[in-house]
Amino acid sequence: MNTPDSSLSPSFKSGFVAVIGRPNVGKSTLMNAFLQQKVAAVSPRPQTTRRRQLGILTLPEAQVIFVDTPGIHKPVHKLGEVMNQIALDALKDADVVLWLVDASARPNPEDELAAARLAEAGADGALKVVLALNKIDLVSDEQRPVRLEEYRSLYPQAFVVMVSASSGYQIDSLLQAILDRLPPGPPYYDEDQVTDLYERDIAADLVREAVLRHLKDEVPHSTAVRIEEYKERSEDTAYIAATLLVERESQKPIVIGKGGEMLKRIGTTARQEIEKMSGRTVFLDLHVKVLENWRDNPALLKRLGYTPSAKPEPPEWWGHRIDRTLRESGGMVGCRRFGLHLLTDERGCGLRESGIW
Ligand SMILES: Nc1nc2c(ncn2[C@@H]2O[C@H](COP(=O)(O)OP(=O)(O)OP(=O)(O)O)[C@@H](O)[C@H]2O)c(=O)[nH]1
Ligand SMILES: [Mg+2]
Repeated sequence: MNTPDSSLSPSFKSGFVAVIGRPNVGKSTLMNAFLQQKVAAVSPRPQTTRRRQLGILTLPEAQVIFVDTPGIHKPVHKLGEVMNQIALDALKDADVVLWLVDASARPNPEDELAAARLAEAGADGALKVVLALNKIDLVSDEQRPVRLEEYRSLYPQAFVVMVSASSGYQIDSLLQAILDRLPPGPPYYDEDQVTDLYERDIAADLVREAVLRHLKDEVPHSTAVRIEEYKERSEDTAYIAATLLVERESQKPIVIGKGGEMLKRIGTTARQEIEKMSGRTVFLDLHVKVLENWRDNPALLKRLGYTPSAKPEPPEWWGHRIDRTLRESGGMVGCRRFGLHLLTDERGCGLRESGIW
């Protein structure tokens, strides 16, 4: 494993930072901001993140492993229950909790729910909580102290920082507050690794992000994305086939649009984002299928990878982490041009998921 030169020093720090809070407060935006690259999907609609995703930041003096989680909310489907459980599991395993709130609005019942979960997890007094008042760019100077007190009163033990994840305002102070609370320890991951997801998993989320951007109301929340094929055609190009799974027959024409216009729009947005993430020119082939009521079907949720436990290890033949040895020996290179080292398929992202479905 490649570790920072200083990682053997007793002062090196490392640990897991659970990024939690209600939906849409900017958790994924903040994680991307810390990493200075986009590994997590972001959208103006709640419940964009549906699973746990790591964002690994390796500094000369520490390795900070951010755990982006789904927003804590009142669930109406089994999917929502699973999402909440993922967030709570991350909370339990955290060295530091980064509780994010939207300072542009008053606390709502979902913030109170998140605070209640924090109180349960921190009942023994050992939980280190940093409260970040995000979207502070939208709050006037007069309103800031009011919001500060409103949110602080929900969990008075927390250390508070006001930030803007989208502009980067006070991100450094927030990182310092986290570093101050991390325990000493060696790095858990290779210094080049930025996330635990495979490139194809991130691509699936970016397709869903495009669906959230272009469609309204219930349809984007009823959509799951399954990557059927992720084939690297050369070092610089990839072919991706994906299926948008909706819950009802009536949702299909909405996703496809008049003369296929909506699906085309979704495809263009998703392709551009995947190209930025992977550093390749991408040909994206999208299809739409009905998977009846998948959000309330535990077996289908499992097949789609929405499980409360940590992300299951993929089958052995399916892929592996890129490490420097492999890269130096001329093996698979994820996104070297951008300094992005993601997870890709051993044989070039080109394997079908036959046998899984
Ligand atoms: N004005 C402003 N908008 C922000 C800021 N941070 C995030 N946003 C916006 O807030 C929206 C939600 O951001 P996400 O990062 O998807 O929020 P999230 O907490 O991960 O949401 P879920 O995954 O649904 O739980 C997006 O439209 C972001 O662009 C900020 O500091 N200021
Ligand atoms: Mg998110």
